[in-house]
Amino acid sequence: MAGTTWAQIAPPPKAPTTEEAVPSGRVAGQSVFFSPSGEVFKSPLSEAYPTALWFSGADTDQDGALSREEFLADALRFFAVVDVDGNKIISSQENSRYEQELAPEILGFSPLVKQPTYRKRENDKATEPWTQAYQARIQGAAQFSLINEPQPIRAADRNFDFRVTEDEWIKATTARFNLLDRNKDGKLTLDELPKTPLQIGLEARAAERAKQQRKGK
Ligand SMILES: [Ca+2]
Ligand SMILES: [Ca+2]
Ligand SMILES: [Ca+2]
Repeated sequence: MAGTTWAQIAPPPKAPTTEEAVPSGRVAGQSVFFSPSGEVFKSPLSEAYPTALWFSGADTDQDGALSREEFLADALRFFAVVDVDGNKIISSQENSRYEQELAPEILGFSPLVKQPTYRKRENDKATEPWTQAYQARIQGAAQFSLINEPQPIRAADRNFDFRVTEDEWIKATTARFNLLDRNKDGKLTLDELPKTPLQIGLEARAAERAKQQRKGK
């Protein structure tokens, strides 16, 4: 294992060409959602965006809110799915399988996700052209997620040793819960969760199509 890095097993996504503009694994006519732990949920475009699928599965007492305990139990359930050999550590190989088999969308770019454009930094007093700050692309899982984390497994690797222990996973899960609990009441409700970049893109496309239809009448 010495010398193995995340970079070796998972090259960063290339800028999309026309042919590659559809995420690998994406099926036409389906919405894609990555849970805060990085689990993929899909639903037909005709149905509600799949945040609700994940949410209702994690809400084990079905009271319409995710407690810290429910959120953690859901995260640990998925940790066990990725930790194939059950040694409570997600290895490089297990992470690689996650990217290739469980979440191949992570390696592509959705054409429906609106990417940020070059924007001048607000506090920049200098006028040189190189003061133009480039905002990072929305990439990987972040396209389909409530949280801006392109790779949720790697994001949990706090000490950068290319393995994610259960302890690291619990810490990442706690941080994710705190981030999403915007009103700080110790539980997550569907209405306080943000929309994912893909969800925003899908809604914009639907609104545009509705406008075109009205024009056509
Ligand atoms: Ca609940
Ligand atoms: Ca393992
Ligand atoms: Ca809350």
